[in-house]
Amino acid sequence: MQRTFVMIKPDGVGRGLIGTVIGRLEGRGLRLVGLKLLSISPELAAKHYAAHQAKPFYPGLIRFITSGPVVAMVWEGADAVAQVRAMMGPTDPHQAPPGTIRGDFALAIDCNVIHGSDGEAAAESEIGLYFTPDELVSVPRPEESWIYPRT
Ligand SMILES: Nc1nc2c(ncn2[C@@H]2O[C@H](COP(=O)(O)OP(=O)(O)OP(=O)(O)O)[C@@H](O)[C@H]2O)c(=O)[nH]1
Ligand SMILES: [Mg+2]
Repeated sequence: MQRTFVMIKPDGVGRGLIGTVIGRLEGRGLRLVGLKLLSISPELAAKHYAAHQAKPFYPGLIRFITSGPVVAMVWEGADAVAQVRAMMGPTDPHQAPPGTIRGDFALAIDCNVIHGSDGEAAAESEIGLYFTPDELVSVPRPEESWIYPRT
């Protein structure tokens, strides 16, 4: 079992894609263990995107991510980090194949609907930025014997 941090970005919330995105991850068999709607402060945005601080697109990225509410989530499952990244598709929606979230719902790199942690270390630090431990609830789904038949 692995945890990953996922965010529906302001464009995804604004376009009414919250249910669609959650439905895809839920349908895959991942377990939702944390969920909140929030507006990201400039301080939190700077922490989240610290790795991109020197990039030319950084000011636009901070403006965008603080421009409206987002849905922050923690999802748990086998190989969750890589599986969610695969379901998101590449950063640039023009490269994202149909069937991926970005390939089905986005056409611009600045408004690509969803964020997902790019590794286990990033997942741990991003989860810590958005959630306290008592806000995460990990309860097995009753149908998990059909998702993980040997567990
Ligand atoms: N305008 C512009 N935006 C970019 C570019 N590269 C990345 N971004 C934006 O910055 C975000 C973070 O970049 P990355 O972390 O490299 O991409 P990612 O991991 O696929 O996306 P996130 O899940 O949002 O972190 C992306 O989702 C894009 O919205 C770029 O070359 N130009
Ligand atoms: Mg990233």
